[in-house]
Amino acid sequence: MFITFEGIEGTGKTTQIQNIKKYFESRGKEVFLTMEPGGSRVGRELRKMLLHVDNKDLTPLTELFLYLADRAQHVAQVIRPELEAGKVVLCDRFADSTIVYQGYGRGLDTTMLQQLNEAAVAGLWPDLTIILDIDPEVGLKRATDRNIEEGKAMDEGRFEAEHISFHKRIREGYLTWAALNRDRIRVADASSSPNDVFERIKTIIEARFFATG
Ligand code: Z5A
Repeated sequence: MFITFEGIEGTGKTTQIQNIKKYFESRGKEVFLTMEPGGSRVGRELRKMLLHVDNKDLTPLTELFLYLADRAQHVAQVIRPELEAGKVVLCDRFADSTIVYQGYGRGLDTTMLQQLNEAAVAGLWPDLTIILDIDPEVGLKRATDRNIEEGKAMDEGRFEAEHISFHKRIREGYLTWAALNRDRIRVADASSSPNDVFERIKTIIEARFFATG
């Protein structure tokens, strides 16, 4: 099982992935947690370049190729071997982030992005993708407060520094993309308490993987 989590910043992906890991473990599954960018050794170097506030001058195409490089390495070196070892792989962001951020956000052509994603994932698409949906002002506040608290405002703040209109485009982009990919993508409201959000995600996972009849 390969499940990816998507959404604007501060929706609670990291928080919920931890809850979902415990949920699968309680069902006797071995779980591997990973993320993009930065799920491989090389990817961690790319992550520093991609998220540091000093790199505001990255062009949209440069940014795109760095994310694709991160993904190609991540799939080949980490995700595919972990799935082959029989684990449930939970990934914080994946190919849909490229469609939404570089496509709906930066204005690159989504058909081209989908073709490049195909090359990077080499046939390995998630079984299920869950988008956590929230008002961008709420998500951004959560993410900014968390980065300041953890001292990561410079190292990981490049996207928080974007104008609110960018984050609104991202949210709309996710909802549009989800409607175009109903077979794989589900949307969960992430505006209530962590427990409520977890229950929503659990319901989606159970309907997708454990429904009987
Ligand atoms: N990006 C891209 O452009 N193209 C690509 O192809 C890929 C990525 C793969 C990676 O950022 C950036 O790269 C991302 C898109 C771009 N940037 N943006 N925007 P990242 O990995 O550093 O950050 P993130 O993925 O956006 O996640 P995040 O900011 O770490 O947020 P999160 O994981 O969704 O949320 P969280 O850490 O679980 O929660 C944030 C805070 O809110 C934290 O203090 C929690 O305790 C709190 N929280 C969580 N849930 C709740 C609820 N329900 N209520 C109240 N408070 C809550």
